[in-house]
Amino acid sequence: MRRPAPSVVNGLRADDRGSPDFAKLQEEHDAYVAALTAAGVAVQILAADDAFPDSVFVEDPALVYAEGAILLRPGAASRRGEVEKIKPALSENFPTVLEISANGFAEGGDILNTPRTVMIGLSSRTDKTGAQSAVTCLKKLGREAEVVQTPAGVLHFKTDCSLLDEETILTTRRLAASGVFKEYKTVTVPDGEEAAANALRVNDVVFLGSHFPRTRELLDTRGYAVVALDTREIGLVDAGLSCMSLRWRS
Ligand code: CIR
Repeated sequence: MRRPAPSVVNGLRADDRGSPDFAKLQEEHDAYVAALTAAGVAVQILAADDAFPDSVFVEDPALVYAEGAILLRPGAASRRGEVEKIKPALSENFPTVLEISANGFAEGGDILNTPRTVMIGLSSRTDKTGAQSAVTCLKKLGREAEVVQTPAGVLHFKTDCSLLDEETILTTRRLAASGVFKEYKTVTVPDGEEAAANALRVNDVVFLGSHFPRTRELLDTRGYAVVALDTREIGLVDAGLSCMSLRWRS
């Protein structure tokens, strides 16, 4: 993880619904760190970097697995410098650090790991060259990947989905409609709660935004151990629960 910098209030967003309150956003981040720790994760937190407003969203410039890390290339020009900034922490933690082609773009928010495959969603941030190059790097790490499509107007593939367990995906209706999850069981978030789809499974618990009561009920009914976390401030800069960490099993 990386601490949020004061400049996060200027983070990228598709629609301006007002800027986040920095103090409240810090509280959300602190709660996220505490929840990951409580879920049994050993947490490493990098220093805030005010030069990059979106640098708290460490999921986007890299991909990590026990076998190695892959440096990506954010499609958002203002985020491209985050890659160099995260590189030292990756070199410290991983025996192998690969890089995608300098001709393409890919952001981690577009990449969903499932037990079957790695799904890479094309989006306004991830292009075909970047996705194909990520597929090649993933092969080197022994992982099969497939390139899929993010729905039009959706920031990242994972804006609209997350893995709930080995075979079940939490998804929006619009993403499920593309047929991309036909090999999986799915739970569809209720209309109006689309942002709840960016949940995060960590060990035995599922982190879910705290302001999605109908999705909460769906997950409770299905027996998931839900941990509710406030995401209203990061939501103002189009972020959700997966984007504030890079996670791997060592
Ligand atoms: C951006 O637009 O890049 C940031 N404001 C939000 C990034 C969210 N990333 C993620 O969900 N992986």
